[in-house]
Amino acid sequence: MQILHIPCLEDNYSYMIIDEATKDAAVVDPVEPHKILSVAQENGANLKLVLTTHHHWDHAGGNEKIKQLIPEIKIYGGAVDNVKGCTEKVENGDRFSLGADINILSLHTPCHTKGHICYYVTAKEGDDPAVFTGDTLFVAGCGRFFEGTAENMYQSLCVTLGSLPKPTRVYCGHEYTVKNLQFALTVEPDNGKISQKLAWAEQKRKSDLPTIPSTIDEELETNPFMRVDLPELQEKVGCKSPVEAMKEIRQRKDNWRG
Ligand code: GBP
Ligand code: ZN
Repeated sequence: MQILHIPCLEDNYSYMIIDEATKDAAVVDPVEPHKILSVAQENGANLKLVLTTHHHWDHAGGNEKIKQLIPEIKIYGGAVDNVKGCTEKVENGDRFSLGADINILSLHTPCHTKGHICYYVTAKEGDDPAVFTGDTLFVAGCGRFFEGTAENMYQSLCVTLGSLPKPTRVYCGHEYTVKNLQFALTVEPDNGKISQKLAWAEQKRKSDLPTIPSTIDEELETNPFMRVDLPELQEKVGCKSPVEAMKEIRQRKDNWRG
């Protein structure tokens, strides 16, 4: 399984997943369809599927155009998310395949939008799995709670995504890593893994390189929103439960001016 980053707009990422045996490909959130088509052509990939994480225009806004350009393409999106151009509505637990060796599992992760879907992708051989998390899980952060509650985000981040195998690679929808880690340090100033990763991420961005993928393991160590189960983190933000801490940290992030 090959995964290509395709930077779009200001700070969005689209990704192309290629099955090496057949060259069949899926593309996550193809907001700039012409860019996607040239990447497919350069790599000899046959675009078969679009995986839409959620209905926001900077993710789903290219779907209708890509359907015009490739009429036989299948467009996946959350059953309750009103995704433009969607031809295959998915719910939590739905599975489908790509090419010869790739399997895709839909995970319903509501809160940023109510029908948000993350796609968990596994390949036959020894590759580590990958999860495409849209605007639910960012490296060291999470999406704003536009259509859900702290309880929803707790379930989505800490239960659904937090249960994936630790080596799972995390591919998110925006390059927010440096800001997110700076904020994470305000919550946990003594977490050495956060300061280390911040220095690493600043280097990457200086060279205009992506800070993505992360892994579920790294997120459990550095992402404050994924750490709300820890009593010491709850104490740091003056809360007594994981959901209360989720709400408090999100409020702090909404008001934080880095
Ligand atoms: C920054 O920090 O770089 N520009 C600012 C924040 C996702 S995009 C921009 C922002 O708010 N981004 C959104 C978010 O969830 N950020 C997480 C955080 O701030 O911690 N979007 O483009 C956003 O989802 C959108 C599009 C929103 C359509 C609503 C509609 Br309707
Ligand atoms: Zn969004």
